[in-house]
Amino acid sequence: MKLALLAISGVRCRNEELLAMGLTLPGFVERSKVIASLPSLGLLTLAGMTPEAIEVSYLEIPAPGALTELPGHFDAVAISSFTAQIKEAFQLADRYRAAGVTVLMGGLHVTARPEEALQHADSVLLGEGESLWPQMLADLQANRLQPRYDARARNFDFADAPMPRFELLDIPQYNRLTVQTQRGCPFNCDFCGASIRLNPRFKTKPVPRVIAEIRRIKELWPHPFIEFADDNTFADKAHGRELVRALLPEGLRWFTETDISIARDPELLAMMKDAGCAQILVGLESPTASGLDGLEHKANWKLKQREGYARAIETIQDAGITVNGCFVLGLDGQDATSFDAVFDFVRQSGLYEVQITVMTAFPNAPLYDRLAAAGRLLEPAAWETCTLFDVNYVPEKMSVTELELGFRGLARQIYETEFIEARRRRFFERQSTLRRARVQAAPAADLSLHQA
Ligand code: B12
Repeated sequence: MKLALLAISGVRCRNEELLAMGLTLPGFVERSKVIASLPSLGLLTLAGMTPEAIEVSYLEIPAPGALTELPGHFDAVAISSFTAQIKEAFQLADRYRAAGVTVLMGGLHVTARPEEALQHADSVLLGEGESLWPQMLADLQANRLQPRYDARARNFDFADAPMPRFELLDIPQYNRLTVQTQRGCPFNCDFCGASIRLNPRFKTKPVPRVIAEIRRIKELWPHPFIEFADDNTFADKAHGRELVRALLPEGLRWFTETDISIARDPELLAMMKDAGCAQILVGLESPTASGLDGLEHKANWKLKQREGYARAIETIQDAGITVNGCFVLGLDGQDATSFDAVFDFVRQSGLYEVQITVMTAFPNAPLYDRLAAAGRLLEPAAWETCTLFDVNYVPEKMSVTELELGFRGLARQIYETEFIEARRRRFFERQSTLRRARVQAAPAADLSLHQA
């Protein structure tokens, strides 16, 4: 049997003005270009659990609508889904089905809206793929494929994590590869549409398994840059320490996402730096209390961190790790003054890198149900607007136009070349100052030892 794993690649944005701006603001497109080339770790993982009797190919399709011919001759295709590209994924599914190919679908959007997906796929898998993929394939091979495999109540044990089949990739195409060290997050943010929506349980991957994946990548690409496809790498500090200790001898450079509490552990920060951490991405969401209040559902955790933001950024960056601070615009509670507040905070805090996005109602997040119930969604099924850049709801304290214009204005300011360079200069100058101070302090420390 021939099976193709199909990822719809690339980044998405529908707002034409923003797209046009992306062409003129280097900082705005820089990160998109870096990340746009990431492969689908979900599909590579499933490939790692696929029996050898099945011949597997992995394909990335940047624009399914532009395909004149369907790639390859397959018996079945497995298509992954994020919300923003789901309509393209469904078109692709329809075309394969019309050609007599069995279509399997799974992923975040399919898990949120299985009935929709079943109109385009022969079978869908909900939740973590690992739990039922072997069953789905066995049924496919035995001609007894079920329409729906529901893994949401299961909890896949990362001790059994398969080795993703990185060798299916054309490695030179990528500037970084992903590895997952954990899944889930101790927090439950209103807008979060990531893997806590596949399975709410927090789990970490045994460190030896993570290292085995990294070594496999290194066989294919001796000096890789790794992006951890995690939700919150250092939420579990004990696992984080074990991970970083094991990363140290691997000689990697890596990037990950975690929460601001990492700043409270300077020892771990120093270990991360030594182990090759280049940058961490942290969801700060808003510099003002009005944007943060009520955002995290379990304990209003994000609001409680706000007063420590500036100090925390300084601590992390002083450890030599740059912070990519993420802000969400158009949060409930934020009014038209929020754009200036974000700009001022970025300027004062010296954040090395900044990511701004528009509040987005993914169909699997509490935010979606809340906005739908209040009649605030402009087009409830316009999934193509779930790009993090397009506005598809009525903001609480400003108009749609104010949000769109404010967002574009802020992007222009934040990603202006001189401002980016000034932030970078500030980081490197501070690093030099700290290095000089450390060198000067070293003999004094020696002296005190001798005196003791
Ligand atoms: C890496 C990444 C990317 C890569 C994607 C590479 C790829 N094709 O997978 C790139 C950079 C291309 C990307 C693009 C986008 N991304 Co992105 N990305 C991530 C990130 C950081 C990690 C995803 C990951 O690798 N997870 C690990 C794997 C193992 O999980 P998984 O893919 O979900 O797969 C599992 C299951 O879903 C299931 N499964 C998946 N597919 C299938 C298929 C079948 C047949 C079966 C049976 C099962 C199955 O099994 C897998 C194993 O359990 C997450 C944030 C995060 N922390 O999770 C955001 C995230 C997934 N991205 C997001 C968004 C919004 C986007 C963009 C729309 C941004 C934009 N404006 O362009 C685009 C989407 C465009 C597109 N082409 O789809 C959102 C998606 C929310 C949602 N509900 O849709 C997330 C959650 C981030 C966020 N801020 O909320 N992204």
